[in-house]
Amino acid sequence: SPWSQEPKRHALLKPTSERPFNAEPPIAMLSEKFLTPNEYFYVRNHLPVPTLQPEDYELELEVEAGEGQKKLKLSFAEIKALPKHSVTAAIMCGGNRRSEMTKVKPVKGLSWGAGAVGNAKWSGARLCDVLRQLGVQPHEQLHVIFEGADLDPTSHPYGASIPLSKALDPRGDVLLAYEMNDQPLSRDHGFPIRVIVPGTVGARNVKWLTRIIVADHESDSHWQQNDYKGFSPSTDWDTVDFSKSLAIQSMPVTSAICSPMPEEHVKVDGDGFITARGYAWSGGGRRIVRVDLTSDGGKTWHVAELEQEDLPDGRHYGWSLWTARLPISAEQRQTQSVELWAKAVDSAYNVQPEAFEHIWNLRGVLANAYHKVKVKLV
Ligand code: MTE
Ligand code: MO
Repeated sequence: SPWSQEPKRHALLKPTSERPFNAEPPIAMLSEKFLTPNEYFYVRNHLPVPTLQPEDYELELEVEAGEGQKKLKLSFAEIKALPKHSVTAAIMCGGNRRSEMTKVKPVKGLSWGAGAVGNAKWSGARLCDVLRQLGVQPHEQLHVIFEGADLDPTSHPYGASIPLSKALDPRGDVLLAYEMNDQPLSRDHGFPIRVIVPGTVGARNVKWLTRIIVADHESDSHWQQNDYKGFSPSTDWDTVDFSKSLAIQSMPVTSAICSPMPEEHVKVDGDGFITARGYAWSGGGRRIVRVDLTSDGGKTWHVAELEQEDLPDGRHYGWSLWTARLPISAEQRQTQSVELWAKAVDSAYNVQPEAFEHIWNLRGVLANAYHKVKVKLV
């Protein structure tokens, strides 16, 4: 069976599917540490986990279009011998928070909560260094295709692509990563090499990387062509035309309240406040500049305190953790319930949409409306 080689997983990872393995941690744990521990970093696999040995590992590079040396093979040792670069980047699945969108109307896809995201320090060789070594020149119309060693039942690998401009940009920080939080990658996260595309939807961060192709077209994989794309709320499975929609690359601004969790019993402090914590993140290297919280349905907003790296905008790929103290009214104390809302603002002043109704799409991707959590007061 292709599933006989699956790795052991941490008990904290709650599976949304076992085969392939997909799981997220309890989100309260996400806001506790700026770097998400590897053991409970969410896992999103489409296929069985391949078994690769570093001694036999080979990365094939091909330049199909544009300038540059046509072919190159790199061993694991050769990749490790290249200058080592580190970047803090959050990876987020395009379907993160899908379960909230589903409440508007059912969608097709795994029912993720707000935990299909994690923030890690990734280390490896820079893809731009490797491509330059090949003589690849900047070109607006070209793409870089990645293939994994995981194969579907028809022997097609998992694949995705990004624009060549992102791959060549030194500020794009695209890595051939072999370390996650200073540890070798685990099998679930792409051992021995995966590509890290900071600021870009999880799906393009191809694990168990075996092939890179510079081409005049995007990856023709199912996941690039017929998945991970957004649509109008009125598009249904009878009318959908995947070829007409843009493949998701840079992710929109989002945030989540990690603590308290929905229906949690929360103690109001002596001053009449409760404390909330969570994460916020935006794609494309856009820095989070503010997170607003309300405990009265938007009549008053409270600006959260941010914990984030001090990096220039455009290259701010890690997430921000936030903390806010929120007032509880006499009436809320009496009814012993309150609903908290969070919305984040990024450096382009993009802000989260208020409700899921008008961003609903049949695949349940890009689910970035205000995060709303109802809690009990004690
Ligand atoms: N790469 C390969 N080879 N196979 C996969 O199934 N899943 C992608 C991406 N890279 C995938 C892959 C998706 S959709 C996401 S969200 C991220 O990996 C998840 O990365 P993680 O499991 O390390 O959290
Ligand atoms: Mo994903």
